[in-house]
Amino acid sequence: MNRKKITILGATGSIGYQTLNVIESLPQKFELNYITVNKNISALNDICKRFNPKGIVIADESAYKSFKKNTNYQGEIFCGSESINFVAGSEQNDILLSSLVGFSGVVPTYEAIKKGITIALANKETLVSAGNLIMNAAKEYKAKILAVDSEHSAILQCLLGEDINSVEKIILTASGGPFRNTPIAEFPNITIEQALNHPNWNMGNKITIDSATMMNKGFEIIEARWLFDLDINKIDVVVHPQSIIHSLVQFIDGSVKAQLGLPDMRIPISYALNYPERLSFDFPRLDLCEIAKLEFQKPDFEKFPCLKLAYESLEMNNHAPAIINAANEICVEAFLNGKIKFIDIPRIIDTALNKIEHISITTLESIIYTDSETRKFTSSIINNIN
Ligand code: MN3
Repeated sequence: MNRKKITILGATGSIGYQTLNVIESLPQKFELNYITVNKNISALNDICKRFNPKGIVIADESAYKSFKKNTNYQGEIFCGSESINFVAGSEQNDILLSSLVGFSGVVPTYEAIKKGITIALANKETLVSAGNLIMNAAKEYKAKILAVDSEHSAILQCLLGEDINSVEKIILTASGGPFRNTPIAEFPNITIEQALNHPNWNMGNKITIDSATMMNKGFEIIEARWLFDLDINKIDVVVHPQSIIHSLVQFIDGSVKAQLGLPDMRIPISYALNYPERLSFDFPRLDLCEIAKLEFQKPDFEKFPCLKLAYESLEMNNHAPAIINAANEICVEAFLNGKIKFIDIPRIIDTALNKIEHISITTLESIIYTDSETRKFTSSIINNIN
């Protein structure tokens, strides 16, 4: 049997790294085609030794120069974002694992879709910013899109064998992040260290802050809306601190299906890579008696306005989610650099959403334009604060 060729965008990130571990345990099933990294050269050297990919892209130019000078890796070596788009759309790819951070994932993912390549999508910002465009292109070019997000993987598994018209609603679970029990009066004093300390998942900085503001769950609402083509009033969120139930689907007869498992991203990763097959893995097993108790709460929209902004943006038009995505990226970076407070994040995003002009047509160019205008606007607000 031919092995599936995988290209990984963002190979040294948290999801990229865990994906490499999954495919390393299945050498008869997968081979690495291309990988892209930003500038982590020591991790790149390690990947080249372990997998000997056909080619690599290093986004950062000085990292590229120093790698080239010191390596004995024999494959193709490219530099820059144009090269990321090129390897994403490589005709040899069977699967593209799209795990760049933020809006930078949109264009290369779109390139791969246009070639009909199966997308294992870990970059949710692609569907947040360009959901309509991406899903239409996937239909047109017959490219499968499989989410590598535990909630959406859960929904996909619950929907197997079901008619989408018999779905009453889907329920996305949310851990609630580190500030689930923090009183709203203490929110103005939240520090960077507190926000980076997620109770259940060990992830990159951007998504960890998004989890703390619950913008991550807001983005997952938007992601679900496009992936499963659902009306927003059919998408609910429930806070479930243990992160054992990954999401649920409620049907028109009152029956509810849920997918459970330990919070281990290798499970949704391997499910997406092998879909619709399941392969045997020895990941740790869920022990319900050991967990003993599962809890649920209503999400608090007052403490977490980002969640409300996500719903609002979906009610506006196709460019509104792209605005909240871009404003959020700038705000998260500013928060991590100590330029704004935690509670400024939703305030500034709200301002951007209501001040920036919304375009009525949806093309890749119009979305890139909205993204860059929003970045400029948001940065100027932040500079005025300081
Ligand atoms: Mn998730």
